[in-house]
Amino acid sequence: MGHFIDEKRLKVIGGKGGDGCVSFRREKFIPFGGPDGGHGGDGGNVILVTKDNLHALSTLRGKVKFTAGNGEPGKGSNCTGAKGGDIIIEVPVGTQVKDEDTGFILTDLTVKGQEFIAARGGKGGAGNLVFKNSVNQAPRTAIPGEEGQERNLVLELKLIADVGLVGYPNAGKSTLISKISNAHPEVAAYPFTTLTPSLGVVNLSQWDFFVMADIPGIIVGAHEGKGLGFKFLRHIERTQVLLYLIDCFEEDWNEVFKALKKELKLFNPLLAQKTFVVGINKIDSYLSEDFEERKKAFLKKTRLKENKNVFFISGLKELGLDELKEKLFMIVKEEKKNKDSDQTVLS
Ligand SMILES: Nc1nc2c(ncn2[C@@H]2O[C@H](COP(=O)(O)OP(=O)(O)OP(=O)(O)O)[C@@H](O)[C@H]2O)c(=O)[nH]1
Ligand SMILES: [Mg+2]
Repeated sequence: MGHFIDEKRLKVIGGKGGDGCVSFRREKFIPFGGPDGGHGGDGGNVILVTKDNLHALSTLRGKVKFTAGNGEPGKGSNCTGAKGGDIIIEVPVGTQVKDEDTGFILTDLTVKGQEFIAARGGKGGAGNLVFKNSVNQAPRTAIPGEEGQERNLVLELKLIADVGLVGYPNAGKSTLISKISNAHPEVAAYPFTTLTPSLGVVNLSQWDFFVMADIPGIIVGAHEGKGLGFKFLRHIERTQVLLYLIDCFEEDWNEVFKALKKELKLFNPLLAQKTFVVGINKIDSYLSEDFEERKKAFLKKTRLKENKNVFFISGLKELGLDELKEKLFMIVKEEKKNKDSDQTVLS
């Protein structure tokens, strides 16, 4: 499968808890001071936290073992030892955390700023103060700190698509994604080459990127199961933006555009309402003189605007792709901002 999956194995170890202290009050005029040994401090935790400007686990390159700080031992005068320092590991949104030894999925980190304690620090041990009772006024026992939790983890990045590619079979979806992203799905001159969705990261700069989903082509009647059906449309239900890709050799671009929208609507009306961009593709090999005319007619009929929501491109020959990428990135950013503010209002 062409899924973009990024994996990383880590060992995480919580800090050891500090030992409890055995100590007695020693003050002038108090000959037999009672126990005053403080508790050990708790060990530090190893914490995973999601950051939204990361998009690969490779940022953790090289490091495979993370150990949090140990708690300090308790001291006399009933002083609790200091807590051990936490270790924070930043991971991309979409990281799934699995316990390598048990195979259990521990968590799916799907929103930014989400935290997960990957290895808990050991509890600090109790000081001798707590062992005092009517029988034993001078206990010489304290509890040692607990060991920190130790786990072998497998982190797996499951990307969440920002832009979904929608088009008839052979429109050039897989070619396009393979030119602008790190995904390399199979490309071929026959319909339904793509059978499973795949995701690719489209980079604009080191920090600016979005994730694009290539899905199988859909055809008229997909909602009735024609072609490959349209169940795979669920992979683009959560995307911010759709890119309708239309082969410029299609007779009527507007008919194709309308037909695609209709199929989407029949699957889920919300899909058809998503912000979109249209790409008229394969312009490198369209040699008829009627191109400008067809372009004008399409823009007029759809009331769309060139370089705003319609791009005339060639995925194969890489024509017009920078402008398209730029636009998609801007829309994704804008849509995410709106979504964030929606969430703020709700909470
Ligand atoms: N001339 C030209 N041909 C292209 C372009 N993009 C794709 N093709 C060709 O069109 C055919 C289909 O390309 P794919 O990228 O596999 O199309 P797809 O939309 O992913 O097809 P399915 O996976 O079957 O839905 C291949 O023969 C490509 O070489 C383009 O920009 N210009
Ligand atoms: Mg394909």
